[in-house]
Amino acid sequence: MRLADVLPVPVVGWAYPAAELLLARAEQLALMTEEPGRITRRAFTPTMREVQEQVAAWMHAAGMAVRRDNIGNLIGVYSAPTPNAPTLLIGSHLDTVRDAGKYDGPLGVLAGLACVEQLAVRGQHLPFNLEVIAFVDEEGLRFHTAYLGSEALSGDFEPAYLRLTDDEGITLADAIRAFGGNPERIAQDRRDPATLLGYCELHIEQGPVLESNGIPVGVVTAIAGQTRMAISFRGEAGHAGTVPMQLRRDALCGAAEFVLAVEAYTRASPDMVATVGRINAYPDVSNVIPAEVAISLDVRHKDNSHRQLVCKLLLERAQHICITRHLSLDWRIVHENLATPCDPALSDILGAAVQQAGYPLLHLPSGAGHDAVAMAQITPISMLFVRCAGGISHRPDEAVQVGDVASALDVLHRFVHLLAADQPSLATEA
Ligand code: HGY
Ligand code: MN
Ligand code: MN
Repeated sequence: MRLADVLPVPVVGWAYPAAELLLARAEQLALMTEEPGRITRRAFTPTMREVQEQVAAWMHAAGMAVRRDNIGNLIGVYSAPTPNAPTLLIGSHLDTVRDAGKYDGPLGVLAGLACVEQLAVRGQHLPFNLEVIAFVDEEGLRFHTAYLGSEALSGDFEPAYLRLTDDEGITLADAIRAFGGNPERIAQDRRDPATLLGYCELHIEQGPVLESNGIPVGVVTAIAGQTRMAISFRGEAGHAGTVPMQLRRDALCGAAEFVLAVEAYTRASPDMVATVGRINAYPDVSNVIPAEVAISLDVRHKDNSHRQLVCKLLLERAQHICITRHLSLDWRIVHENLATPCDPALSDILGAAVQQAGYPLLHLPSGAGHDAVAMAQITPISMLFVRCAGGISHRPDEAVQVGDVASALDVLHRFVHLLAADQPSLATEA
């Protein structure tokens, strides 16, 4: 007997229709794509602008002041009635992977919007500002490095990123300009930690734990560390019909040997995952021996030293393969973040909201990365996971139940009120 079959899910009256509205909005945003027939929305594109305009309209209608910061994050503010109040940030991202699902990112942005709408419709204000942030680039699909939007807020955005180029050769600086942003002023997007109460992100779990426990929501304990690399194997082009096998310096065979070594090595390491998601061969012609192969490598683990050791061992393995095959190697880290714990105090309040709403309290780690990783550099973070069908994500068949979204909205609403009550100094001012 699953827990869900036993526990009546006490979804508060308003939350169910609010969840239905949220899912209808997610459907609307899902139609805004660069690739008809599938959801692909890269940062700083006209499609991203289109989706931001729609979310901005909803924010305005909810009574929020709306702006974009210099990098292009969309920010809606539901102000406290008192001046100089601190700010709670609620957010997630609107960019996607290629052929994505509808909820990875948008669910968290739309949940923040729904939270404000619920306060506004009740004429309620909190003793802190509530800012809903739609980060412009979390996935890194276009420039292959993650958290560009949230790192602008945390102050971790590096000016050198501006020289990154996308697959069309457009620099990040030019893409931000074309989007209406101001690359020279991104440093001004950094938030003063002293003005922040914390950051809360609602996100689909993208894993099987909640579903296997029959629970609609869970509180995240920590977010796995990750290292993303850009690796090139260089050999020598040649005629596919005339170069004997033993004389070849085939870059693709070297890369293939390495990819299988990555799989074998990380299969043997508990809790370790590694993925080669991208591969490009040059000159990419069927009758030419590949001269150069570029691959991505994404390595994750909850323990930083273990992940860093595995990356070192994989580099040594790649170097060995290159020696034996007379290839050269280029190995570059394009993104790295430490495993990031969620803030215990803020997560306790989120947990109290889960229990107050009548749900079992389950804590779980996140193997996926989130903007909360960057936000943790400047403010306490908490995350609420929502059950998703089969734990599927980064796929078009990503799915959530309206009842579970309603549960999450109920918890989020209770969370902001419990947080307000937890700020005695603020509560008296309100
Ligand atoms: O890659 C991730 O974990 C996230 O989807 N950016
Ligand atoms: Mn996400
Ligand atoms: Mn994602």
